[in-house]
Amino acid sequence: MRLSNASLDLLPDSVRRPDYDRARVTPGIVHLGIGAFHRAHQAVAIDDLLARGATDWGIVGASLRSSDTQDALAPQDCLYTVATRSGAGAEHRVVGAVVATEVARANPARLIARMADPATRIVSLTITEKGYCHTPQTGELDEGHPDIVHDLKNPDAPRSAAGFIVAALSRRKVLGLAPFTVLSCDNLPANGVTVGRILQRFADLRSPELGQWIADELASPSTMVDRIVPETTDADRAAVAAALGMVDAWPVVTEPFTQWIVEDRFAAGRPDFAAAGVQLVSDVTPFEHMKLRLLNASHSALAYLGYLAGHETIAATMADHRFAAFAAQVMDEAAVTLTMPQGTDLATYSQSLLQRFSNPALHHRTWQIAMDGSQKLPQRLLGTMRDRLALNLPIDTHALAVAGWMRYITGTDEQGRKIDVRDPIAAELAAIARAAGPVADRLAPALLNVSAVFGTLGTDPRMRKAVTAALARLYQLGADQALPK
Ligand code: NAI
Ligand code: CS2
Repeated sequence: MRLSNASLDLLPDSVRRPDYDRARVTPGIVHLGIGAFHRAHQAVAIDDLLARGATDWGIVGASLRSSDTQDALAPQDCLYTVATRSGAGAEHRVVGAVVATEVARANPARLIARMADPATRIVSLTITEKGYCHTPQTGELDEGHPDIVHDLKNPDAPRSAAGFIVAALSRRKVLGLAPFTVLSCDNLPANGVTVGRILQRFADLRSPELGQWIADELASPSTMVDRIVPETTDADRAAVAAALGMVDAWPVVTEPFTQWIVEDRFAAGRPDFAAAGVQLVSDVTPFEHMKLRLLNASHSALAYLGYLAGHETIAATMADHRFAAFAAQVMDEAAVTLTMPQGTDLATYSQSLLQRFSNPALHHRTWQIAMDGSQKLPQRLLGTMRDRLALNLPIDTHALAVAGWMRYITGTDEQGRKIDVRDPIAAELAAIARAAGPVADRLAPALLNVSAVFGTLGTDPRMRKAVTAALARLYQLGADQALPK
C-alpha cells in the first residue's frame, strides 16, 4: 500500500497526519528547491498553520533541476513523512502542506504562471548556495554564469531561480500586480539582501525599468533557518515504511530541534508565522551570524577533517573526543566575533550544537556537508578569520579547517583513494591542485588566490602563513593526528 489521501486513515494511531481538510487548501506559496530541508522545516511550520485554519497558504513545490521529487510525490497526493529521530527513538508525522509540484524545465510557462498568480504571495527558496548564481565572496550576481547568460537570452524559458523569479515579477508588473515576497531559506549571509541584489541586477540586465520596479517594490526579508536534515537513504525509507505500514517513497529524516527566524517585511501578506513558533524580528543578522559561524563552521570543519580521518558521519566524527574538542574550539573562537542581543547565551548554544552533532540516530554524511565548499567557506569560516585578524587574534584553528577543505578538494584522500568532490568550481580547484601538487607551500597560496572564495583575505600574509602551516601539518600528520592535542 502507498501513502496517499486515500490511505491516510489506515495509518497507525502513532503517526501524526494532517489535521485539516486538504481539499480546502489553496496555494499561497511557491517554493523553489523542494528538497529535504524545505519539507522538514518550512513545510512543517506551514502544516501547523494549515491546521489552525490558514488554508490559503498551501505550498506549490518546484524543482528547477529534476523530476525526482514530483515523480515520487505525485502518486502520494504530495503527502510525505517527516521522521524525527533522536537517541530516544523516532516520531513520524505525515505532512500535507505541499498541494502540488512543478518541474521547471518540463513546463517553465506553468511555473511562471503559478508565481504570477495573484494568490501567490510568497516565493521561498532552498536552492543551495550555488543556486543563486552569485560570486560567494561578494554576493554579487555572476553575470558570466552559464544559466544567467542563457536566461538573459531566453527570458521566457529560464533555467535559474533568478530567471524564473524575474520572469514572474515581470508578468505581475504587466498585470498591475504587486510583487510577491521572496523568502530565501538558504545558508547564505544576509540571504534576503543577497537574493534581492541578485534579482535587481538580473532584472536591470533585462530592462532598467524592470530593475527599478523591483528595487522599489520587492520585499526580500532575510531569514535564519536551522534544522539538521541529512539526505534520505534507502534504509530510512525502509524504516519509515515499517513505521507507517505502507510505502512512502520520499520521506525526510531530521532531528527534534528546529528554528526559523524571519525579518518581518512582507509586501503581499504572510501567514501568522508566530503561531507556528517562527520568530519574527526586525533584523536577523546577529542570529544568522551566530548560526553560520558556530553551527555551520564547525559542521564544515568536522566534514573535511572527519572525512579525511575516515569518518563517514558527523556523529561518528564527534565520537572521537579530539574532533568534538576541535568543533568546540571553532565555536569558541567564532563567538568572540559576534555581537548578540543582551542575554544571548552563546556557551549554552554551543553546548546544544555539540549535542545535536552527536545525535546517534542521524546518519549525516561528512561527504554531504563537504560539498559546495567554495560556496560555503566565506560565510562559515572566512568571515570569522577576517574579524579575528582585525582583532589581532590567532586564526590557527580555522586555518586547519580551511586546510582540511584544501586537502579535500585535491580529490585524493589520505589513503590515495579518489574523493568524489562536488562543487560548482570543482574542475578549477582540481586543476589548481594538480598544478601545485601535494605540497603545502605551493597548494595553499594557489588556492588562496581563488578570489571568488577568498577575496582580499587570501592575500593577507597572516592568512597565508597560518593556512600554509596548517596544510603542511595536515600532509605531514594526517587529519587524525593534526588536530590540537
Ligand atoms: P536537497 O539536495 O534535498 O535539495 C536541494 C534543492 O535545491 C533541490 O530541489 C535541487 O533541485 C535544488 N538545487 C540544487 N542546485 C540548484 C541550482 N543550481 N539551481 C536551482 N536549484 C538547485 O538539499 P536540502 O537538504 O534541501 O538543502 C538545500 C539547502 O537548504 C541547503 O543548501 C541550505 O542552503 C539549506 N539548509 C539545509 C539544511 C539541511 O540540514 N539539509 C539545514 C539548513 C539550511
Ligand atoms: C550543513 C547544513 O550540509 C551542510 O552544509 O552544514 O545543511 C546544516 O545541516 C544546516 O545548516 C543545519 O541547520
